[in-house]
Parts: sequence; structure tokens; C-alpha cells
Amino acid sequence: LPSLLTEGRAVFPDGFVWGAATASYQIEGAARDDGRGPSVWDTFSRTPGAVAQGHTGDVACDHYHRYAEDVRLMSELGLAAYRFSVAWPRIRPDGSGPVNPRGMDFYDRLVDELAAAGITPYVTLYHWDLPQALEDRGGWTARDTAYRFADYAAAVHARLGDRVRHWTTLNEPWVQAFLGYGSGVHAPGRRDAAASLVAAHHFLLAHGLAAQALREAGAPEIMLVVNTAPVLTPAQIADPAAEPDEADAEAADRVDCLLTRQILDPVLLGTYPATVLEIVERHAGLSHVHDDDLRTIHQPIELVGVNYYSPCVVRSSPGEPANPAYPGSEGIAFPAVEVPVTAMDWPVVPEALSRHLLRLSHDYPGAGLMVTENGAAFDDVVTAGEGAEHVHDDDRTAYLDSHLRAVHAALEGGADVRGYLVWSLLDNFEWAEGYARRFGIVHVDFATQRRLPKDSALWFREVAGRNGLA
Ligand code: GBH
Repeated sequence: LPSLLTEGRAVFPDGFVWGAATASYQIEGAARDDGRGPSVWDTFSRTPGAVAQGHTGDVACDHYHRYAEDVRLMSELGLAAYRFSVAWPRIRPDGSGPVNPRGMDFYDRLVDELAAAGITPYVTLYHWDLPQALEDRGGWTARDTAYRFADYAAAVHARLGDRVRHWTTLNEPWVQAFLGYGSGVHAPGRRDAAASLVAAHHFLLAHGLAAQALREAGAPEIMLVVNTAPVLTPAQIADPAAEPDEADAEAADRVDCLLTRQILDPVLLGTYPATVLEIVERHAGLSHVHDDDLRTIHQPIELVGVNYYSPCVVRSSPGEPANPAYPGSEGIAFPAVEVPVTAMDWPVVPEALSRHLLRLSHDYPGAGLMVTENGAAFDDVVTAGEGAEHVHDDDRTAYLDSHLRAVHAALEGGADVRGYLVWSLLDNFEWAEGYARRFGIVHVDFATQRRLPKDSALWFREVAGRNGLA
């Protein structure tokens, strides 16, 4: 991979948070333990053809039973912070109704274990595992789901709020709305442009209602985590300084409205971009947007979590049908570009992260930023040698190094970035790709559940330990 940014030393600010992230359905397994109800991902992963090789999260990393070992591992890797998500179907198996205390007990034990290890918990309340019972009542196309989410958020805070300070409402509402209800590559697998746009609004409403509930309960830090990324043209990928032609620039602006501004403008500015309103009205009408909704959505929050993997690349292409993940993107193509890619085929463009963090700081002044996910899947090989096994994942280390340099460059440019969490602690259930794509800095042998830190994990421990790159 090309090293396009700084070389040499890069020292991060004092107090910069170093850690790793996971999500409940991707690691916990124990799908039927202690009264957990089914989620949309249990249903979707059983739908023929939905997930590669028919994989499910039934066992995953068996983290539900191995959490103590995993916390020990985090501690050995010198992680100061751990971002995980709570599974709504463990807490409220039917989505609403009484709290299931045994489900809550698991997170209680996990939080205590983290505290004993001196690791700061960052709790995400929703990382895509909607209780199936709520999907059966319309899922995120139903306004009621947003209210159920706020109730659930309050219930989790009531149990963990004495020990958890860092609260995230939703992980990547855009992905859930548009890959779940638009393109159908994620649960619940619906393909309906109107439904995806309505779902997006209800996610934002859910965020606002939950942020209100958390604030009233005394939560000191509230974050929304988004999969925002810069939308670039092929010319800009080839040369970051290039000026795109007018039609391509218009295409990029439209997609940026859908991907980033559709989510962050309402939350941080209290408005929808006109382009988004026009697209929503054309596909779904606007009756689902009630008078006070934008006021509810526009709650003060402390942080925006940025999950970054790669830029989104578009160009103008008259006659092109809309990409189902981007309703309103008629006439826009999403081309592959000639740069190195990861095992997901996602282009590796670290400067895009610097550029984007600076842009967010500029467009949404006052919002602190945190890189809540960054990482890469590569085809790891376990080799025996020196009496022990190793995973020599230099490609992953190079990816992390170049992206940390990108974060550092953004800090130098004035962006307010508070921390960096690697995706992911463990190889895990990579959604539609099943277990075939490995994002962990720790290798998991799914047959034995043995954990083996990869070279990238040992490298990351050093970086975190010295608060920077040597
Ligand atoms: C995150 O989502 C998730 O939060 C996490 O659970 C997941 O395991 C991790 O990333 C890795 O996938 O269609 O080729 O242009 C990532 C969201 C949205 C990032 C789609 C890449 C488009 C790639 N992704 N995006 S492409």
C-alpha cells in the first residue's frame, strides 16, 4: 500500500482514546441463551442466499460465554477503551414489554469486568439487531419503533448508567435504512425505496428520543455513530487536488446529501437538505415527517462517531438507473477505481479520511469527533514458526498506520478528534459476508474458538502505549 501521508513520528494529543470495537450479533453467539428473543439478523441469516455460505451468528465468537477471556485479551493489548453494543433482543425479547433481567445481567458482568481491567466502556444501544417482533409490526418503517427504542435505551441506562459514561444511540442509521430496507443486502432484506427513506427518518427520530431519555437520566456523553465518507469523483481519486467536471461534481453533491447530510444535518443543524426533502417527497411523500420531529431529532450531543473504511466514488452517467441504496441517484454511476483494495474490494484511500474529518469539523462546528471504527479485511494466513503460531498481517498494519496518519493530519489541521477505535477486536460475523471476511486484530479459529493476536494487534499495542506512531 502506498504511504501517502506523513512518515516518521506522529504524536497524538494527551488523553487521546485508543481502543477497539465490536457489535453484539457479530461476536456474542448464544443466540438462544437466557431468554434472548430473535432479531432480524437471526431471521435474515436463515433466509437462503442472504448470507455467504449460509453462516449465522448463532455461535459467532462465543463472546457471551468467553467475555472474561476477551477482556483479559483487551487488557494484554493495552486497550484503554472498548466499544460494544447491547443486543435489544436480550433486554426486551419482544421489543417492548418487560425487561429480561438475565439478558441485562450479561452486560452488567461485562461492564464490571471492564472496570476491573481499567478499560472504559463505550456502549452502543443499537448495532442492527432489531427484535424480530418489532420487524413483524413494520420495523423501522413504523413510527412506533422509535418510541420503543427510547424506552429500551432508558432501561439499559437504568441498569448500567452508574458505571457507563459514554453512550451511543445508533450505529450507522444510513446502513440500516438503505441496505436493510433499500438494497436488501442487510436484514430485514427489504427492497423498497419509499420504505428505506421512511425508515431513515424514523431512525433519526429514535436517536432524538433516546438522546432525550438518556440526557434526562443523567448520561454525560451522548454520541451518534455514522458511516459518513467523502464522496469523490474518479478524477479526485487519481489526484486529490483535481477539480472534478461540473456534472461529476453535481453527482457527488447529490450522493453526499443522501449519505452524510441526510443524517447529520437534521441531528446537528435541525434541518433536512432541500435535495433530500425533494427525493423523500417524490418517493414517499412527507406525511411521516411530523411537525415537531426536527426539533426532537436536533438534540444537543457531545460527539459524532465516524466509522470510516473507504471513500464513496461516483460520476455522472446519464441514463443510469438509481442505485437501490441511494434513492434519487438516477444518472449516477458508482464505478470501481484503480487503487489498491482490501479483501472487501473497498478502495484504500487514507487521505480521504483526513479530508473528511476536516470537512465535518468545518460543516458541523461544535461537534466533537471520534473515529469509532476503522480497519480492513485481508486474507490472513496463520503460520507456524519459532515454536508458536503467527498471523503476519502487514497489509492490515499498513492500512491502520496510514489511516492513523490521516487522523493525525486532520488533528494538525484543527479537527477535534478525541480517539480512535479499531474495527475490530476479533474476527467475527461480517454480516452478508459471514465469517469469510476477517477484520480482527485478533485471529479467531472458529472451530476451536482460540484467539491469537495478529501482528497488527502487537503493533497497535505499541502505538497506543506511546500515544503515537514512531
Ligand atoms: C461497519 O459498516 C459496521 O458498523 C460493522 O458492523 C462492520 O462489520 C464493518 O463496518 C465492516 O464492514 O459498496 O463497496 O462501495 C460498514 C459500512 C457501508 C462500509 C457500505 C462500506 C460501501 C462499500 N459500509 N460501504 S461499497
